[in-house]
Amino acid sequence: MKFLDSDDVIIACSTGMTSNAALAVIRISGFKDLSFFSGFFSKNLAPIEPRKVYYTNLLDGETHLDDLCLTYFKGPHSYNGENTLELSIHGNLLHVERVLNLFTRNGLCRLASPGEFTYRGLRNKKLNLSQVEGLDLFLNAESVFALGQGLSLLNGDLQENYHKLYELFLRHKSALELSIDFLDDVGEETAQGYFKESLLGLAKSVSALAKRVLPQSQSLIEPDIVLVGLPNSGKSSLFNFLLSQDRAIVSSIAGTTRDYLAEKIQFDGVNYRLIDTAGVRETKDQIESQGVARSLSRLKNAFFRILLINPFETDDEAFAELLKFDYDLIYFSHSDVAGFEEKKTLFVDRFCRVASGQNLNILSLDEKFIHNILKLHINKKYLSLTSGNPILLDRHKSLILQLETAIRSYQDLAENESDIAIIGSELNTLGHCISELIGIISPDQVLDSIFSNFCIGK
Ligand SMILES: Nc1nc2c(ncn2[C@@H]2O[C@H](COP(=O)(O)OP(=O)(O)O)[C@@H](O)[C@H]2O)c(=O)[nH]1
Ligand SMILES: [Mg+2]
Repeated sequence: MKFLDSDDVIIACSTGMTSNAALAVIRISGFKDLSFFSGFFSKNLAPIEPRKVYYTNLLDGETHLDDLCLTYFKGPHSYNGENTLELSIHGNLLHVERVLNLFTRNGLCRLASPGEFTYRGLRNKKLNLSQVEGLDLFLNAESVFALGQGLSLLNGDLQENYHKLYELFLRHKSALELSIDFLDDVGEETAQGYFKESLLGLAKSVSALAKRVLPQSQSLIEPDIVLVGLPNSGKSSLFNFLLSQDRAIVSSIAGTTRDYLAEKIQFDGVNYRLIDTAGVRETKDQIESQGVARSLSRLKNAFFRILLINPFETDDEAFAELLKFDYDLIYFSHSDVAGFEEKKTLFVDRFCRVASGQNLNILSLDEKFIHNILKLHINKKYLSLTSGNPILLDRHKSLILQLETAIRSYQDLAENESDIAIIGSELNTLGHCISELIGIISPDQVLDSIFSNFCIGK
């Protein structure tokens, strides 16, 4: 990360730069004192008090640019521990650009990189790594659940668990040291008892965390509902119906949807992405085959998969590919067409796994169908997966799983190994894992991947 060691004064618009708005908040961070701003405001900033709002004019030489409110946060009592000035200016984008330019054009400040304000907070120990991750989750959340988990990370909830874990680790480590250095003082039985009891406490705490690790949690952060099927199975028709618009082209010429289309559907506090995929079939068209490949990759990470089957049109080889995935719902379309039951029976004879599929006439669906599919199936699944408060962040999940494996092999070792030096070295591996979880150790690539998600101005 290129800004890791930078002490430059940085500036950014923290309210986003995508459309005109009533207000925009600009933050400037890392200046030595308020004399830095002399000449920029009609008010003399030297005597102003921190954390109070002041009304003043913004000036470019003699030119009056805006009327604004500003607040000074004096380090270390600021969001990131540095001196920070926050300006609430008018939110016309042209004007925002002009104000950023005013402060950057003479090299006084430079534009902040994404996440740079927050990174300085981490560097100044105002936030720990989990809090930074929580903030990232909160700002990019697609569901009320992810918002809640982001906020609780920001408030230090998981961090508290991790610290407890670390304390249990230290307790066990001291039990091991007791068996090495003070065996004669405390006696073998007491030392053994303490060793076993402290290890059990540590293992219990790890397994409680491991219970909150679900393999599907990535799909809870960005929940995709994917419509899958061979060409002409009715995917685009269902997609349009669920969205009640003609976004996807519906036609009976196979391969009309050559790539995937995605639209948001919001339901019960979750922003789902409904995806209409390209039909999976043998194709010589290069763009179409890329579309098919991209459809399959969406399918792998999907939260909810709906398989559509048109029993009148089959391609057993391509269909067998689709059956490599599990499906939440299976429908047989074209149930209104003469000869449907016969064709369906032939299909189910060849692929008994889809026997539970329900019949559907996609051309005559009603509002009740939409409600059922969203409420009784999709939303129910979301609620059931989130009910155990699963941990969403990949870094935490993989460290907890590593820790779970490490503690199991440590328990085996402690049971069967008599050489305490070997046990001690295995215990250090556990300690390393826990330290990474807490963020005491944070390799550069971890920081890179966390901060690459941040928006400019945060
Ligand atoms: N009769 C009937 N026609 C359908 C049904 N579902 C889709 N169709 C028609 O089948 C053709 C292919 O549908 P489309 O949604 O484009 O399929 P896709 O290739 O899977 O996206 C279109 O002409 C649709 O109008 C259905 O349940 N009954
Ligand atoms: Mg289509």
